[in-house]
Amino acid sequence: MTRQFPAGFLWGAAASAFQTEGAAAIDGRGPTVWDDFTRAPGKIRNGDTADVACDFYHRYPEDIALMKGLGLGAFRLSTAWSRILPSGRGTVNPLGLDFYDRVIDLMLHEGIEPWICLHHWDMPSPIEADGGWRNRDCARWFADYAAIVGRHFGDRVKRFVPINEPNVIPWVAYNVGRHAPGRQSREDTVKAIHHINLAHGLTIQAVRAEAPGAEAGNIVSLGPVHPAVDDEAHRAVLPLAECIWRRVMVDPLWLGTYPEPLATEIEPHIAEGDMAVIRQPLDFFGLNHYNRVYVAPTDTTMWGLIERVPPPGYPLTDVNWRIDPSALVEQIEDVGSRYGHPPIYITEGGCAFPDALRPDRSVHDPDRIAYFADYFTALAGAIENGADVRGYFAWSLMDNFEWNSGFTKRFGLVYTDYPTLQRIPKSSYYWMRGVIAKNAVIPPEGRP
Ligand code: GBH
Repeated sequence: MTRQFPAGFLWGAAASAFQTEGAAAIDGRGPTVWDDFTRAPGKIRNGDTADVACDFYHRYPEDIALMKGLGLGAFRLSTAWSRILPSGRGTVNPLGLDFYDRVIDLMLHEGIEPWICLHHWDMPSPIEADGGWRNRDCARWFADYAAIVGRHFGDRVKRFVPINEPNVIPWVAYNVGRHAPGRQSREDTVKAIHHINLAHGLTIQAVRAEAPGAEAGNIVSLGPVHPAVDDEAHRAVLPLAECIWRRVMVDPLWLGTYPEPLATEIEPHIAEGDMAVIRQPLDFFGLNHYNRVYVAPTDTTMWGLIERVPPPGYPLTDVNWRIDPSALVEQIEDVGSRYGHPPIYITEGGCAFPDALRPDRSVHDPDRIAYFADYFTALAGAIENGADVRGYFAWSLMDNFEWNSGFTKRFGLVYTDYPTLQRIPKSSYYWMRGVIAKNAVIPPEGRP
């Protein structure tokens, strides 16, 4: 059955600076924690680095043409803090601003609205050396950078978000240690939680001051949390998992409070007035949703918790995430009811599959088409039932540097042929173009 989306529904795609730009040492860009992390042995599959990545830095005109060909209304990118401020603070690098000027101006020329996320995990190395998110001053340094971006681009950019998925940082970068900077200290993590939230609030204030008239929101990665095995030991870790994964980086922004069981531990790091700074009025809630998260107790991580593959029997993507559109609907309902029914944008959603380039250099990805068809059908149903979802950003326009997996996992609608850097639209790209043109999801053959 064809499902229509409301008029004005915003179709977008998302990507981030570190995962796509490359040009790591070009035009004055400073080093980041992820440049350092990718050089540490054993952290990234095949020892891949993002020095070149998709070379978006040089090939952005071709990529913006692909956005336009798809019919996108918006594209979400991140600005690289270390391109604009090579040391994270101090002197501005005009070549960094020039690059984003070129990208933003071309997008606007093609009728594509730029959404700017100020930080997608690529912290400047000198800031990390000065304590990174463990240092309370980091929140102020970040807001200073945000003010520069807001001032420079605010005449043209109308949507800003401070930090991509702040909830991933304490969990993955500090608890599991799989993401840069790969630390494992409980006290540092608790500090980072509060300082990241503080940075969010100060940044919203800076953006409001420097880019009046622009909208600002948050972006967080959320999905229902479940025990990996249905027994008492697994159920026992659920409250902590729920708090760390879903609440501790969201409740303070929208409700002004920290949730238990972590609130007591965070308390000593809160200065007077902090909670009011963190709780700024926001124009939208950016929800990245991929999957239901399955957790288990472990003694190998600081929190005593770890994410596991789902129990057997469920359909999975190439990164072992469960395919289940009802999880998106559940998550949207949770955000709506807990945070007072804000306008929601799905700021990321998508799937990895082992796409292969055929001898005729085409890429056929029916699994991705089926995935999006089923998720869009569920989403359209949720909207019909009253959910206030205003747009959907596919992750991602093209295959890119997938963090620990390097270039081995492909999320794109466009295939990136890394040896040649050629871009090859997959069959899902052409299917998605139809969805956007009709503002409706038409199930592919064989789907109801
Ligand atoms: C998004 O994160 C990111 O914003 C984006 O950059 C990324 O490319 C995209 O997903 C696809 O992965 O096994 O303990 O290390 C999604 C949320 C959080 C999912 C971290 C993977 C790894 C947990 N991600 N999680 S662990």
